[in-house]
Amino acid sequence: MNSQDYIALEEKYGAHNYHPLDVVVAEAKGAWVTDVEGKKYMDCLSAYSAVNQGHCHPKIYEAFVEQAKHVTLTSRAFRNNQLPLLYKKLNEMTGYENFLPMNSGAEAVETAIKTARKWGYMKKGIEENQAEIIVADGNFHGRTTTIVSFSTDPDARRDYGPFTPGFIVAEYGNAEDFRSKITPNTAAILVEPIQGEAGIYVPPAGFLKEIEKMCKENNVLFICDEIQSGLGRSGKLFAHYYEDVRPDIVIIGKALAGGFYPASGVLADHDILGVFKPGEHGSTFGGNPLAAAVAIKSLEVILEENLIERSFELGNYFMEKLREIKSPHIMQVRGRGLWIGFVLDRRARPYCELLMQEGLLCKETHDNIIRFAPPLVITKEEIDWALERIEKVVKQLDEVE
Ligand code: IF1
Repeated sequence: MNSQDYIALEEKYGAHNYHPLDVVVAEAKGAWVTDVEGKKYMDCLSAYSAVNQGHCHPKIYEAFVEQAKHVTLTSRAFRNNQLPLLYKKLNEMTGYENFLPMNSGAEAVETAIKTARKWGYMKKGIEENQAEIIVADGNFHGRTTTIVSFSTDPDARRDYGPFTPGFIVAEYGNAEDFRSKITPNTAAILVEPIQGEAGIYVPPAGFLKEIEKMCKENNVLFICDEIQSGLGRSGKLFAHYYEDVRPDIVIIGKALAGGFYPASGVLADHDILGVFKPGEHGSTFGGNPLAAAVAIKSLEVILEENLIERSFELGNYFMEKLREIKSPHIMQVRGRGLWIGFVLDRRARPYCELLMQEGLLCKETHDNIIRFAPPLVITKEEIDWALERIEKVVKQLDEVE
């Protein structure tokens, strides 16, 4: 079967809830993927940061296979000998006392919302069913019915009502707007430290610090969604480290299991995660021994291979070089670490399609923004290789009206 055969099958039998580039990947290693015909591409998306450690990392693979020989799933009705070790590893790396494991990012966000509401009723004394959570416009936190209830993206919401109440939207980056929306019923403020889907949008300096301050002053929980920004992507372990804040709840996912497995969860101290009693929240697969073993190794690889520092340094290099490309259509190059938004004054899709022909895979967001987010194991030479292709395509499209 060739690529066209696979695409035809997918179009015929799959739901059409995506518009992927027509590359059918069959193999992947490090920063590179290979299609069915054997053509190699550099991956500048990293599965939206789920493969920060690079595709099919040999050490994570080893941990995956090794654990699969022993036990993969017990459910949380029984204990297993891997999850406690993941708890300890996360505590050592992040300083949070507790972790509550889930699978997808959206489930972890749901868990944070339930935690905040329960904390609001049990600890803050909010009256039954009155808890409010303040969120940002332009947010992306996942696709469950509750999460899309507070999305401001019409595509994410259309025809999915009725929606879950209890969410108030404030302007991202505008701390005063958040402050003005706090009421005695506010249980939490939930933000991405850098907005991914919004186009790698970095908030103004001091924004997160102000959020932290107003949360403390008003007995409100500060929740940071680090699902995409966390675990090295931004050039720090967590993007909120740039403002030296300590959120009450940090949500992680994606790279937590290096692309081998869905694993996610919520980090917080015991006075917050302690609100759950047996039976009040859970998941069949959350915290399973295969996920836990893979997550431990995925975290170790981030540390052992200095992927956080690499992201910081190579990200600055990549951004600096992108800014040197001269074109009337490039409006801005922004980001942190190897997480870069390349903002155009016109549609980005034709750029992505030409870059694909040149052997570089990336994805547009918001029509006019390309994100460059290669696996953090990428080398400087590979970035130079990418820069050559990007410059070529930019020049090529400068010729086109
Ligand atoms: C898709 C975006 C990226 C996330 C944050 C929670 C989740 C995500 C900050 C939910 C997921 C993904 C999902 C993916 C596209 C993607 C995305 F463009 F939509 F915003 F990465 F930039 N919080 N982000 O970024 O995690 O349940 O998917 O595991 O195709 O929907 P999930």
